[in-house]
Amino acid sequence: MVKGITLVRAARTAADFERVKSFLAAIGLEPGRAWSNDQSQGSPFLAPIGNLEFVAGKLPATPEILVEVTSLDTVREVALEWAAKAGLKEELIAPTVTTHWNSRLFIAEPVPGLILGFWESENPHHGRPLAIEGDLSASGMRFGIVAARWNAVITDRLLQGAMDALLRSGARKDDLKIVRVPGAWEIPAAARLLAEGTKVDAVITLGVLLRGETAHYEAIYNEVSRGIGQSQQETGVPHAFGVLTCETLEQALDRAGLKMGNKGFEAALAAIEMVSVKRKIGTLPVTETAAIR
Ligand code: DLZ
Repeated sequence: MVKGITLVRAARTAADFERVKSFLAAIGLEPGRAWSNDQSQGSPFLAPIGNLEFVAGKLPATPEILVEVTSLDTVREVALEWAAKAGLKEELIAPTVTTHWNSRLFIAEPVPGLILGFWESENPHHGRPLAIEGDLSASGMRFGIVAARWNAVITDRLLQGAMDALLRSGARKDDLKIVRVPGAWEIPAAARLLAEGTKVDAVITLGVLLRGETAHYEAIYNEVSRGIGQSQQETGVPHAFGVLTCETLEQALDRAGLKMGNKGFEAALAAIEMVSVKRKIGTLPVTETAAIR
């Protein structure tokens, strides 16, 4: 059974070896498990898809190694930044050109003799990884955030975490609609109003239910989660669930930025990813959309 294809290249010097590793990591190739023995050392770099392609006739480009990417201009910017930081000439990263096979391509030579071609197809679905996954760029997205005031010492931190994630991922302050509600019980209604009545791309729900201090805890929790889920299903607008259910205030604090990350931040990232997933699914050809259902 065939397991994979490895293209092996020798670095001419130890310095070249380090420079190529730094370049490929900067570009976004995933480092694999490095190895070494008393004669040599190797550093694999992984990509989601690999092909061994034979061509008869005109070659697609000069480099023997072609790396397909989804955002060629960004990759080139990263390559240029890398070259500047490494004190190398900008010319090592050639300008982008249009190819004769419906793609754009630029050539980089991070070390002498290692010529890499980076390219992007004009067809956004070409070479797509098998799974559709969302990106984490929130640029151009609008979000509604519903945060309960009950246990505000926690929910304020969740809100801060969520806004931090959105703004750092490229969302604009003006594209965030923040709604404060009395308690977790009111979250589903406000979430639905936002999803139905405004142009938000996703809703992020934030609250805290403390078992020790909440009479009918189970009943409230069930209704809050059901209501948020129902709003998501019926409106088609992604809703991220950032309602903590904790035994104690201390536990809740840990999940609001102290010891176990900030669940508001995580909920916001989930929202960004789901908006991106929704957009990508929306642009699939109808036959493929049917296939993934
Ligand atoms: C009433 C109540 C209680 C006991 N506990 C909580 C809680 O732990 N977390 C929370 O967000 N809200 C709580 N509330 C308030 C209810 O969610 C709701 O706001 C009020 O019952 C008014 O409808």
